[in-house]
Amino acid sequence: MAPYVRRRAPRALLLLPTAIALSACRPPAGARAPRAPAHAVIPAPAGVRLDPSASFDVDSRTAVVIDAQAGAEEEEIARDLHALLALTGSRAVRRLAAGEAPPPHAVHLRLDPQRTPLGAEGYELTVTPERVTLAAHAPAGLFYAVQTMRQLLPPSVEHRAAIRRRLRLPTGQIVDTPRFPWRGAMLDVARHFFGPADVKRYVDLLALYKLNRLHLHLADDQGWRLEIRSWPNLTAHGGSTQVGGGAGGYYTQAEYADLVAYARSRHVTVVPEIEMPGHTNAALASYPTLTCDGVARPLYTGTEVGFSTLCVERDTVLGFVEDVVREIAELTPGEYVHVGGDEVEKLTHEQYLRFVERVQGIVRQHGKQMIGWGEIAAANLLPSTVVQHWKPDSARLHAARGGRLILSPATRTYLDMKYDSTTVLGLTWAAVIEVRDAYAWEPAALIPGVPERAILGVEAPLWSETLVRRSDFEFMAFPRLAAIAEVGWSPPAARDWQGFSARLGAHGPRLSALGVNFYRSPQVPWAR
Ligand code: NGO
Repeated sequence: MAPYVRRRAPRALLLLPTAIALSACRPPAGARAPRAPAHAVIPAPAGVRLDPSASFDVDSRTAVVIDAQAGAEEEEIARDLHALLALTGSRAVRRLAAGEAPPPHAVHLRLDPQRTPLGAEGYELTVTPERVTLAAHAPAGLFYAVQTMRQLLPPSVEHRAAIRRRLRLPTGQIVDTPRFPWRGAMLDVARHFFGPADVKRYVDLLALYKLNRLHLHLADDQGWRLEIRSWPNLTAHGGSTQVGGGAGGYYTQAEYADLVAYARSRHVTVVPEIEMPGHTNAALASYPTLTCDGVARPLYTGTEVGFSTLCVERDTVLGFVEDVVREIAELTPGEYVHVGGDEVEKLTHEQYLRFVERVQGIVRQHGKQMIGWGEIAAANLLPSTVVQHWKPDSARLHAARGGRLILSPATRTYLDMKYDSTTVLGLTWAAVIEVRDAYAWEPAALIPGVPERAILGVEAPLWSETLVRRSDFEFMAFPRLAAIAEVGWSPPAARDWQGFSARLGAHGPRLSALGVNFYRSPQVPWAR
């Protein structure tokens, strides 16, 4: 793990519009984990000033209010907050009249066109004993203000049936913007299939930690998981099994569209991935015309990699790619389509590069930006194509041509790696990754020669060779996903392991209240 060095960021990275003391979220150097952190917000906000000696108490007088001109997205965010607080006094979100000031005891959500420094996702949360104000420049910022408010409230906010549920917020102000625009999680639904309800639940948990991308790994050797109407056997046959020989499954286009809309309402963009030209056995089993010898492959339920490839020089194969990309692009409002591109062992390097370049053209024709795993960087890529780094590879080449990278170093972000040698689930090929390993690395120091401006963000992949149920993948994701969320959101000056582990400890009861099956790492001082 030697190449991963923790480094302090230049001062300019502190995007604070106002001078705000950061001391509340940083223990003095060398201090041990504080017993009670000043707050337990994850990811750590860029700027925090809190005074817990006074509070805003949610009670029967509390109302959630929005401005007269508030749009549908603001209203939806306000409604979610109203539901979270389970307010007893007011039945609905109240819309203020034009020019009306928010009443006492209000929680006021407002979009402010003047607050451009808050950007697309930043927010300001101000709490006084009389009022809570959540302000943002754009709806995603308001949504994140709600997530921060939620985390400032006690864990009982997560369960409306909790007895003695007393919702009290410390007074003060938080001004917060993310470091990177891409803060993602990937779920492999190909090796083992997880149904829409499980994925929606994952989306809810991503949103709690201000993650904004869900990359779905929709096809691999063991299964094809998204209905393609022009090639129906991909799911009818190719979706009929999974690792270990279970029944598999797939999303109909309607289910996928519903998932995309659900994620969108939580400010999470779905990034679909169809692997090609390798990791394609499920497709080769479904259509013999995609193979070079014209013979369909048997379905595969093992966990080897590198043995399959599309017959890249056949016209049928390019027609197939064209159809798949077209249908996916039509279904996906997000800007990106991920085409895999990793671990291709059955083509010459020239065949591989030519294929990647042709696929890039197809993705572009359909109005999307292509993403691929690190290996694709060796091809002649457009600067708008995004390369997802996962192991020491050629990703640096892409940064040198002005392209951007998503950082998913397997030694830090692979949530399918075991926590330690005793973890029953997961793999070990890259590393064992304790919570501290997932947290204590610095993106701008990861790849020599790749500066901060070339980094679009970070993403934590969760491959499912050994994960059968939702409780399996939750156990591998939590709490490491919270660590990756902080790496992606928080300015380096607001990050340190002692502070993070103390805050994370306070999330134990919250995750329990949410019913999350999480790993109780011995590195973390879990609250009881
Ligand atoms: C590799 C491989 C995947 C495996 C995963 C397991 C990439 C990008 N390709 O990561 O097929 O499932 O490791 O950790």
